[in-house]
Amino acid sequence: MEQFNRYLDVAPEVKEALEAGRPVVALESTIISHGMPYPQNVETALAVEKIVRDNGAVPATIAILGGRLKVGVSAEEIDYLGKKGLDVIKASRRDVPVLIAKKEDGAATVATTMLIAAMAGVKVFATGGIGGVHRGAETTMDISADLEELAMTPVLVVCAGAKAILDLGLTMEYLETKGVPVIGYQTEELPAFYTRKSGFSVDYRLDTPAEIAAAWSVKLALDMKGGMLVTNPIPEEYSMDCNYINKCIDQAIEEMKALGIKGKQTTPYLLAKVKEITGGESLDANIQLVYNNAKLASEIACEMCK
Ligand code: PSU
Ligand code: MN
Repeated sequence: MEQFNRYLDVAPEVKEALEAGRPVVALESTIISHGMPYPQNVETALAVEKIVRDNGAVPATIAILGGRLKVGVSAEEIDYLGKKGLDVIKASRRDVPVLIAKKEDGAATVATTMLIAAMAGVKVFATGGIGGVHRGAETTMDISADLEELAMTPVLVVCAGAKAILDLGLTMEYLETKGVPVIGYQTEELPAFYTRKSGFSVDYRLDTPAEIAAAWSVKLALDMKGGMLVTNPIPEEYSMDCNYINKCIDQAIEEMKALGIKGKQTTPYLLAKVKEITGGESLDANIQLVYNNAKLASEIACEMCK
């Protein structure tokens, strides 16, 4: 495959699966280094890979290591990223060329994972939450590069909706402007990560992995730019109380403002702060929703290969 460019290292198992037309699911690495504390981050990343395998697909965790774009990393490399945590550079699209040139490491955000997955020909990706339009973006202009990547790169992203640390209404408007279909899996309502409800509607409800695969296959066949966003509600038994989690998020945002934290530190800070305020409950929910997304993404990837 010519898109296997000279900066890309595709793990043998992933390469074989792609060449044989077997299902592959991309996984990101910022969730490991910046999204969760050690050692839960490493345990979760390894468990997610196992869930993908158990559901019939090959996992491809994506990261930048020593300036190489890795599609599929080893358990040792996952451990390395998890231990290094915030000391790994959180790599969005803009960081990629410099990190390659300097032969440095980078944890791939959703945007960067999509970019690298597309280079390797991986079309389905599971994560926890995507970045979006932040609250107050009308003055800060803090809009995640994840949204721009969804607008231009052909990868289907399965997430648990967007967190209330974002402005969900503005995030949905932005995705509409950019032509990104937002699908609700077995729901009409946009899930809000820790909770199944948000008060906002998705564009379409689809009820089976096969229906999602069919819609995604059409978008690919039409050679339209950009991806598709599948929002998968956290399982009921792990979802958090809406009023409680929103209060915790408001408190975390206040503390963030007081500390003057902004830019790329925003999302990691808020995730860690919300975890602290909830006494770890938000982390448990976060882990469970990632598992749930890995399963659905694998099922969709399998349908794509039929
Ligand atoms: N949301 C989470 N966990 C995460 C992230 C978002 O619940 O780990 C990470 C993802 O890698 C996502 C990134 O792509 O944060 C978005 O950061 P920003 O808002 O700076 O674009
Ligand atoms: Mn940002």
